[in-house]
Amino acid sequence: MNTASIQTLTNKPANITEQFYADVIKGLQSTPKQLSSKYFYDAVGDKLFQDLMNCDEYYPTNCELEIFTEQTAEICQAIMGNGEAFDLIELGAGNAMKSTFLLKYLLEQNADFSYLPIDISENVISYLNLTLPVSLPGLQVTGLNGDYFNMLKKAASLSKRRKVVLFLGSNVGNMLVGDAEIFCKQLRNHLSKGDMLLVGIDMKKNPKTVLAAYNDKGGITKRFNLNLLERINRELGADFDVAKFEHYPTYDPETGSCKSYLISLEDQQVKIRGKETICFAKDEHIYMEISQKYNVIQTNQIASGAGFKPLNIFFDSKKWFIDAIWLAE
Ligand code: AVJ
Repeated sequence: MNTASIQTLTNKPANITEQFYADVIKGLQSTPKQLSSKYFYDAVGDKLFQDLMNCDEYYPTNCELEIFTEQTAEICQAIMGNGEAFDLIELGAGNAMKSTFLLKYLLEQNADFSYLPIDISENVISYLNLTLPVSLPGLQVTGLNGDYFNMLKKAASLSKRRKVVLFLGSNVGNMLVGDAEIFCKQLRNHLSKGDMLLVGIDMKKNPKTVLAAYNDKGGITKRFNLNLLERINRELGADFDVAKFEHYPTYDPETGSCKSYLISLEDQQVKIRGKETICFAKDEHIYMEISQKYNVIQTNQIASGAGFKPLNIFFDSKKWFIDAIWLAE
């Protein structure tokens, strides 16, 4: 098989490692230094995020799970609309744990729909393709492995039915507010009038609660951040000594921005692939991640600005998290 046909099958750049390398070098040669949180999720990072979702301080997962288990019928009624057949497309499906509650209910209602999980991880997609038809008999599943917008186009080429897009887990929080606005507009451009978006968004709340979620006592978030340096060591042949970096999470209640940094504990040099040398000054930071928090007014503004009409908002009992349904206009 030649490279071109492999590319069409998986829809990945010819060499994922080279993209990773280029992004890392660019980020570490910038001022201030930065790394992209999308690279957190290798096999070790996936496991650490799983642990994080089970730890006491990390509330978003539990809140959204409560919404999906307590308000399943209401959410499904809203997305079923007038009963017209639809495709349920999930961006970044992961293990599809939360969506399984919806899928199960929709099957029980004999809703006419198919499920198209999209994920950048090949493992995730082959796992879902294999397991979902067994755990949810009768479910039509088509896993799509690739990036969001390419796979949305692919989904549109496979079916002309109404689309309901799921974007859960506050993944939209990993973008700066301006980037989230642009992303929602792009998403709208890949949809048609009458399509829907069900988006999970973390709300502004007591700053101590937010900060604790990104600074858990067990140190999972710290390891989650340091794992990206270790991943660079493993995959790009670098020599980071993670003991010389400290995890520094911040939350600004005014802007709702929760940001994580790694701080260099001494003057040091790191070599990547034996050729690139990166110099760190003592106390210099690497910007790792943003987990933006919103209020309801802001989310409605983003919806309208992107060409959606906010239809419903589902809260958890503490009002810490929302799942909003937006209708494409
Ligand atoms: C998976 C992006 C929603 O930002 O809350 C958890 C990732 N980072 N702890 C988040 C994460 C640190 C998480 N998202």
